[in-house]
Amino acid sequence: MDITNGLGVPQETLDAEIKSFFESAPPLKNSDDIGEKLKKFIERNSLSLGNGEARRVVCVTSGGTTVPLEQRCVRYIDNFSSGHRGATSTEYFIKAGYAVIFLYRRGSYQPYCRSLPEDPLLECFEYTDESSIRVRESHSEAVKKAISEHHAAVAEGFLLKLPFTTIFEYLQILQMVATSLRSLGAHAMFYLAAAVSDFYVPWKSMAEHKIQSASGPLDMRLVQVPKMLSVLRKDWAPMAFCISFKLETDIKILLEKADISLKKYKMHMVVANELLTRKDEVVVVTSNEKISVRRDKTQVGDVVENPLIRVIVERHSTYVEKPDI
Ligand code: 9Z3
Repeated sequence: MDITNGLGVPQETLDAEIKSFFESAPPLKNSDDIGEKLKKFIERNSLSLGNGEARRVVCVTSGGTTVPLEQRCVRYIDNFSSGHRGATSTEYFIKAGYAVIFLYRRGSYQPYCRSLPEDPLLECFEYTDESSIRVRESHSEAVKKAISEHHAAVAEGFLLKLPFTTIFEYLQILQMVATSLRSLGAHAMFYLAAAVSDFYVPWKSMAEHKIQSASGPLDMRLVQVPKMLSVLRKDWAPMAFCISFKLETDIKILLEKADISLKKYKMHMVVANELLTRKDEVVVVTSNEKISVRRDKTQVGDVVENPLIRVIVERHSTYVEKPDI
């Protein structure tokens, strides 16, 4: 009898770790509101194609999760990610006819805002003599495009944005999204571009108040975050098409690690990227292929997410026709 589920961890241990993670997590403040938004979004997109077929829905995760060190949090550990990959991919998924649940880190990059400056409110607008506010001529095209594309996506019901900050919020919302998307079967997709903490401080063993520096060096034990990718595949949404990302700084181990991830968590695809070149090139690893995807440098403004989403949509279409769980 196989009790190690291919992860090298007995299934019972993994189940207990997951249970303990969720039981000890501080409850989500707005879970009713999130549940309601998800229900409406999925209902709307289940009916939207009119030919008896549901629209495909992808959950794009984006940005890094934090690990609080104190319950009344002053300090936290962060994960590197600007959210550019997730935000840009969201635009291309919507263009390809998908509805997107954008699960993003508060303050990270947002879809349709790529061509705006860092502080759009202060840089794009000006105060006029007539005491009104207008868009500066230099930014008018970019602002018009961002506002109209974003409003259209939201108004047509193709974009639902759900923010997170901590690892607790992220995994609790991801679980809600996944169990809600289960009804869509193979039409649902997970595109897990968020940079997720591997270690955390369990809520119950976390200091309540700000840790004092007068007590000398800090000695702290971090526990491993249970591998939710395998639960996502096995229990939360078993039919959904799942894509995770592998980030390394050493190119020599990248593809091997991506391959291990693919098999270990039974992903349909792993997108391998190296930190410094991640905006120019990625490699899509599947069970029988390694597809190198590059940004077209001859086209001004082209981004690697453009060809990447094309490859993914094509493979998802094949999967929808013939899902192999
Ligand atoms: C990625 O690899 C993303 O592509 C990036 C995107 C975070 C590099 P940016 O947000 O960067 O555009 O600045 N995401 C996954 C990173 C991650 O934590 N992967 C885990 C791992 O590599 C597996 S879930 O072990």
